[in-house]
Amino acid sequence: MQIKTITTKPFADQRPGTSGLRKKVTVFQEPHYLENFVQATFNALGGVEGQQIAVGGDGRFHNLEALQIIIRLAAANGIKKIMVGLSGILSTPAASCIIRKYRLDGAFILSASHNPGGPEGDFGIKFNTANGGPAPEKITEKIYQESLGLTSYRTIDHPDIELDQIAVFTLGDLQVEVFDPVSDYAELMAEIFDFDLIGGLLRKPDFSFRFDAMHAVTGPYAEEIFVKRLGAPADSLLNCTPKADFGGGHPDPNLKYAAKLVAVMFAAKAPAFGAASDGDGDRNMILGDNFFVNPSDSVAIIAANAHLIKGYKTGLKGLARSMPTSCALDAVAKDLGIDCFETPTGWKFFGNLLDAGRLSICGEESFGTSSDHVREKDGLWAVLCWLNLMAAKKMSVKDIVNEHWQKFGRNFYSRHDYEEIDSEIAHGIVDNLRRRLKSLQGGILGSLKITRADDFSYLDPVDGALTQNQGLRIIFKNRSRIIIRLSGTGTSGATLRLYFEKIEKNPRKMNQDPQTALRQLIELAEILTGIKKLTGRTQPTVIT
Ligand code: VG1
Ligand code: CO
Repeated sequence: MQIKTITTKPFADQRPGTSGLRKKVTVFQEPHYLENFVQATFNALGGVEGQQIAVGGDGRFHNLEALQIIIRLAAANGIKKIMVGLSGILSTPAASCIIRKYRLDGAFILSASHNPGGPEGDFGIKFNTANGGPAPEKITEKIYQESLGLTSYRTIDHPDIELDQIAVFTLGDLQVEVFDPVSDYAELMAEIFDFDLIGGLLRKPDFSFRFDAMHAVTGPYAEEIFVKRLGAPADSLLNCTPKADFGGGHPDPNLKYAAKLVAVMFAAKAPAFGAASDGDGDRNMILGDNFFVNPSDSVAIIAANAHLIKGYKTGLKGLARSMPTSCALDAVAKDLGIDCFETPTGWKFFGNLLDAGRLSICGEESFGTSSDHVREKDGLWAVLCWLNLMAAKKMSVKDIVNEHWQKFGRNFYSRHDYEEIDSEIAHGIVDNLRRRLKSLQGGILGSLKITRADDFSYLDPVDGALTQNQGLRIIFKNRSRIIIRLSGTGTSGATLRLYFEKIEKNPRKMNQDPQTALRQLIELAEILTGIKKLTGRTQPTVIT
């Protein structure tokens, strides 16, 4: 096997964002583009000779081509073993599970998550390290620095490997193992959850639920877990065949892009439970009969009831949420007498706390929830948590949520996204507000007193790493919050995210529509930022 050194020129735009490198498919199709990034990763790791890694993706367009490129670079860089998901499929949480179970050195996950796919859509690649989690900032930054100075990469001449059958191949010193990407993950779920309890619920003739895989990666996982192992009727599952273009959809499990499921769940005779997951299987949306569970509430409710789940019976070590996520989780931590950490947006910031054993359950407002069973957010895990709670408490989704609000109060919460706006305008809006933060501190806005106005920074309590400029926060005396930050996962223009939170303790006011309850904060945000005026948009692209 002859190793070839290919001369290349650095690309200036390979800095990973919130979750890996995401670009248009056409960018990844440029000669050397993916090769450069993979070689830069290997270099940043100080060489990968003798290492074992996994690779797979969400099945989107360009997945298979990219896999073959990575296999060839792995062979040329001295990797000993590469585990490749059958047909190129591997969900993000399953990748994390595999790394941990087989003590691999890392994995490449090929996905642009919830971004649309197809030839005109997005592609992405992220690297996870030996703990199973997304590479921390110090590594992603090193990859970027390596990419800027890269002049060559190493590969081999070899025909494509057959990925549609479980098999083992050898390429020189490299062993390529095509493996079943579902079974290890399904085993892990069976360890955490009482499948008899959940199966009992799913098989009840008067219970019905829908899970929408959105033509993305969770289809095969859902079939194995819900139908084969838990005995649910096959028609409970929707869109379970992964497709390169996600069936033309936008694999983002929210109220806008999962519209078909939402229509079923908000119909007159709706199923008792509905859920959806995203492109790479790490997000989840939870719905009840005519009821939407806000993701910030979801993680808080799972944590508050975790003693009812087999894997968490012995108690929780600590909780954590990303900064923009509502403080509903903090109230649960206080009640349980455990820590609640506040981290920057992105799963990589939970890794150290999880590894240090200081954290059991964590979540983000962006439909991400998980625990210390892996080092990624995990869509199907969250779905199983909810089914477990419904079975154990013998209550509907709506009643479980209402019970929680009665005990802890309701944190009214909403996120407004303005997608694909002019990058200069978006940065101008944020920069302008950032400059005024000091003068806002201690002042009055509308009728509300501002107790804190800052740009969030995070000092990792485990390794002392400082991460700055993670979102502008306006916090009021009544603990309401307005947060604004720029997305780090988009591929065209800029996406501005505004987050609103208001705590309501009066039970009679808890059933308002969140947009109504948050109206004052929404209006104040416009006064503060002038987004509508400056972008010409009359409303957000997505409201959650
Ligand atoms: C978004 C979410 C963030 C999430 C990230 C990756 O990032 O806000 O909470 O961790 O996506 O999720 P941003 O920078 O666009 O706000 V996924 O499912 O794309 O891996
Ligand atoms: Co995702």
